[in-house]
Amino acid sequence: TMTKTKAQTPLSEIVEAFGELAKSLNSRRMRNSDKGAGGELRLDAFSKTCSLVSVLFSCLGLAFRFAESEYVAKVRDLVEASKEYNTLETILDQDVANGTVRTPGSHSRNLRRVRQGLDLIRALFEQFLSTNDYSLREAATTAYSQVCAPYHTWAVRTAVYAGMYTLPTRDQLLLNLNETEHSAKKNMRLYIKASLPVIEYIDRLYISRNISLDW
Ligand code: 1PZ
Repeated sequence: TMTKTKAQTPLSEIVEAFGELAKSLNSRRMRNSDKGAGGELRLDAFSKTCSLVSVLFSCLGLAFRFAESEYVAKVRDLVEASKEYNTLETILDQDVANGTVRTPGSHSRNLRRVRQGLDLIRALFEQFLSTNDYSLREAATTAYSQVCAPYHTWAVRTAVYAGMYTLPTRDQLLLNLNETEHSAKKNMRLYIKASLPVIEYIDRLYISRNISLDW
């Protein structure tokens, strides 16, 4: 346990970082169980972990450069915010006080967008795991339709569905990720397991402040 000897892939690094986040959430939640909604997530650890995800975009091809710059800009805003705010809760409380939760560019809005990105990846991995003869395009289309499409404008949705035709094949994606079918599936299961409590925690932050999640 002293040294890490396992070869790291982009996916295994992401999985490890989300595992740490989920773990910190659990231990803090137990210590603060008297606070009800409880628990806290440090904004610096969260935003750094979210930055790791951007390596996945280079595996998807050029058409997703737009999604990459959108996602990276939102994460960068949270990284900057972490110099001023310690936890995810504090950025929400600040925006609630200012009436800027849904204002374009606000930290709370960017947090909501980043959370949708994390959930999109989770849904994509679930689709990827659900059957072997599913193309990446079909898996990504189903995941996007479930998680993000309801909140995107018609123009964005149309661009995304067109971009889906440029996605690599399933086998090419595995090569790009430097994973085998077996190692990829293992890491995808671990990502789903680690990201879900983080995603649900973020949702509770909004819900407990009476902020709806239909945007
Ligand atoms: C491996 C994953 C394959 C999935 C492929 C599907 C990619 C879907 C790409 C989604 C593109 C979204 C583009 C633009 C969205 C914008 O409308 C909003 C604007 O937010 P506002 O400024 O109004 O608050 N931006 C976002 O929602 C930012 C985050 C979108 C990117 C999430 C993708 C994460 C997927 C990572 C996959 C490597």
